[in-house]
Amino acid sequence: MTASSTMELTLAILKPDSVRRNLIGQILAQIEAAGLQIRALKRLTLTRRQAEAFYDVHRERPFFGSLCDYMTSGPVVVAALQGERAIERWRELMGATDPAKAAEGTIRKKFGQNIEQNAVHGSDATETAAREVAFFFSTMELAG
Ligand code: 3AN
Repeated sequence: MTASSTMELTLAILKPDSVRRNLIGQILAQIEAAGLQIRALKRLTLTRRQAEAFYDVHRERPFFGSLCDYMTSGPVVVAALQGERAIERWRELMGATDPAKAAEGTIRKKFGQNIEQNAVHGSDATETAAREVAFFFSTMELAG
């Protein structure tokens, strides 16, 4: 095994409630302070079709419609994060899905408002990270 074999890319989304409340800088600063590198970054507004495709695994869940309404309610910032074990480290830094249950110091504890408007998204596994990074970023955008 080589030293770089655990280097990973993962996707972060700063959700509409974060962008609306001017938290982009604070959240990105916390990501960088944790030692994760911002490999690619952009702000955009998801279309309904894009939100539904991104959250396709949740299509049958009762909160799917509301989640897609929320995710299209304003601009988001998407970032590809790179680092050793980046997927797990970004999940730890985000905290639990429900901000009320998130650990002290996590982004969702600090900035999340409720289980839906929970400030940030992070890929949960290797396969989803690859899919989600490719959903937003081209090879050229990741090459810098
Ligand atoms: P996570 O984002 O922690 O991986 P998931 O993948 O289970 O959580 O859920 C995706 C998104 O759906 C969450 N970030 C949250 O915005 C929303 N969500 C999850 N569970 C609920 C719920 N019970 N009620 C409303 N929204 C939810």
